[in-house]
Amino acid sequence: MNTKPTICIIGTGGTIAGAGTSATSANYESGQVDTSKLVNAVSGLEKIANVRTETLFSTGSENLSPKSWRILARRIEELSENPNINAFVVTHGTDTLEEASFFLDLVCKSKKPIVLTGAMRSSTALSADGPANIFHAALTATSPKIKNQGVLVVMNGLIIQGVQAIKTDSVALQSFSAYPGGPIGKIVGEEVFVTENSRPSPLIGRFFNHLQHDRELPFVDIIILRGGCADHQVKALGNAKPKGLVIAGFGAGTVPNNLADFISHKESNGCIFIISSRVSKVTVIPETMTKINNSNVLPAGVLNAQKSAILLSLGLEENLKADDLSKLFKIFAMQ
Ligand code: DAS
Repeated sequence: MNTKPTICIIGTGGTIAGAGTSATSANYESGQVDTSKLVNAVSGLEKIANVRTETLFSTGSENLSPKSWRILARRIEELSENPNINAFVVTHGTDTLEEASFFLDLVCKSKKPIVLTGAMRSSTALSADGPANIFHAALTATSPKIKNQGVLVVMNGLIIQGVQAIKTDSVALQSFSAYPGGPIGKIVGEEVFVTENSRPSPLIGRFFNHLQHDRELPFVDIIILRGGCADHQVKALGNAKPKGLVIAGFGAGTVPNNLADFISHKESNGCIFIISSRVSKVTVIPETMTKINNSNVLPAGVLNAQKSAILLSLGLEENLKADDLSKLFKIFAMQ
């Protein structure tokens, strides 16, 4: 009798499915290799699971967006209804993996494990890391030790909650970190080790309703500050009328006076401002950020600008007001 679990591996492109003409050059094109072919290169996979594959997108993740991730989330939810599928592995480009994993965590309700992975070297590179990452992701997705953790990211032998996954290196194999906190586990050989660190997000599936319609998420812009925010930049902001704006400010959430003055006069147009930071490990709380006299200005807690934009878009879609949005961001500050 076949007692192995069945996993569905969904490909979305990225370096992991990339191919180049040379095994040693840094040149390659993302999303060239079909998921079934990627999976065939993973020796040992057949020992741990029956595998089904499908390819949803074949591009670099720089071309994916919340619209693409909604298609992916819907597909996972749909396949999740199939009692013969036990878990999901999603192969994804690493450039927007931190947004994809956060988004899926917020919109997916499936109780079946969902594990995202990628690679830093293309499938045709010397010592490609994709096959090991797929094997580790499959081990994690089928491990009895992994229960109700929400969406996970497995890269380079580490298991990271999707909410906490951040890309902190452009090229190294060790490109992902868990913040705040740390990895919830690791893989050694064929063993999954889970630490006590795991505190799944209380917002798993909170925005499931987003999957029920086809409206585009409200677009939330991000501005990243540099030393010397010019007046003409601030004026340009005045001409745009966003519903929400994330500011990747300095350090623990400081912004220059010209920008703070501008924001403090913007209460009446209803725009919600999230103050995050341009540092990689963000902490912005009311005590640390520049004081701005506008109740629509909220600290990002520990969310970087790109994760803040995802949460703010989903919140604005539900017409949440500043008070409720503030509660959502605080949840992550306290994680
Ligand atoms: N090509 C980029 C992407 O698809 C990089 C990668 O996957 O590592 O995100």
